[in-house]
Amino acid sequence: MTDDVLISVERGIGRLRLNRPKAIHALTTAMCEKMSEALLAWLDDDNVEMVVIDHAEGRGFCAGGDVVMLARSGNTDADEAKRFFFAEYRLNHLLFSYPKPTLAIMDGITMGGGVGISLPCSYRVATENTRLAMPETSIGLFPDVGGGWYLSRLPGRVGQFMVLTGARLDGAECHYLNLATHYVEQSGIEDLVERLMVAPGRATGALGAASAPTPEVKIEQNLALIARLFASDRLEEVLAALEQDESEWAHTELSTIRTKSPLSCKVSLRLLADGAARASFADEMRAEYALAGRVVRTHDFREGVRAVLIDKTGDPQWDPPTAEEVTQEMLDVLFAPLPASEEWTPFPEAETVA
Ligand code: QUE
Repeated sequence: MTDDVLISVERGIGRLRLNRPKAIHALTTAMCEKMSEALLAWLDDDNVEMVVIDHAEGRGFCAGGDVVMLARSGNTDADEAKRFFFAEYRLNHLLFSYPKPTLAIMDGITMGGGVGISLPCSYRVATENTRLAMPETSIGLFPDVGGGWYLSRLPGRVGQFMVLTGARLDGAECHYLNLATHYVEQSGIEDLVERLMVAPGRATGALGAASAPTPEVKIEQNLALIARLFASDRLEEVLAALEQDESEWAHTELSTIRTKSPLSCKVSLRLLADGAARASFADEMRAEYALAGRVVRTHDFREGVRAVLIDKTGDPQWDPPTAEEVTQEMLDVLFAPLPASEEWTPFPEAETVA
């Protein structure tokens, strides 16, 4: 069996290379644990000045997580799903608080779990192939891996727009929104990594030299509309605003949102509203862990994974089927904190930092 993460130290760089090409490098529990183990070992390894995360062979950086496993587990006791989220969020938090420079190369599809290991990195490189999205409302899940933290801190209402529509941002858009710190053409990536290995202490210089001017930032022309039409934290109000708008853009986005799970959409809006006010990233991950263990057991998650990823019939039957029928009580049950003995905890080594 081949290794699903390639781990090495080469000339001052600790490298984590995702290597599960058949699943577009979607994360498994074992992959998360292996990456965390290496990162923890590198904390006091003077041979490691910097960490670089990318993917090995095949297309795409990381499509997310092993959602088919999550759905299967959610059908029973959800124990395996909880173990995955626990490990994945520990990795996300370890990267967020990591004291050495970290760099993610988001070349190609970067969704869900892939976003979770990119955004906490100090340097985030987008290319012309980057397609970054938080598409979880399509499958009855919610934008986890710190989504409530990062997306609620984007300008205007771009985060709310992203989670409701599942919009895919290209590399230029990621750079414009500071989701990526640099834009480098894919043809320059190999040379960039080589330069980093020659002088890991001069990462900023190497990144500057490798950077290319970004093409047109398409989302820029829609920012005013996004800020206005996605202004409300209430799903019904966003839908009404889109309905009443004359633009073709609004009608296209409205029909997209109508394909998503109404329950997931409401969970996502509430997560972003809560996330904007949280004191620490650890608090965010604690709340998301409690939420994730419950959402994987919902009808919508099972149905979404079936319709979109297993049977690929593309006809999920959501329950409740409309925004109005998703009640505050349903949300309160999903958002309740866990008893202390079941709560998510960060790695002790990372606890003091964030
Ligand atoms: C929404 C999602 C995911 C998705 C598709 C969606 C997601 C995810 C995957 C995915 C894709 C390919 C794989 C895989 C997982 O697809 O989170 O293992 O091989 O992980 O519409 O949220």
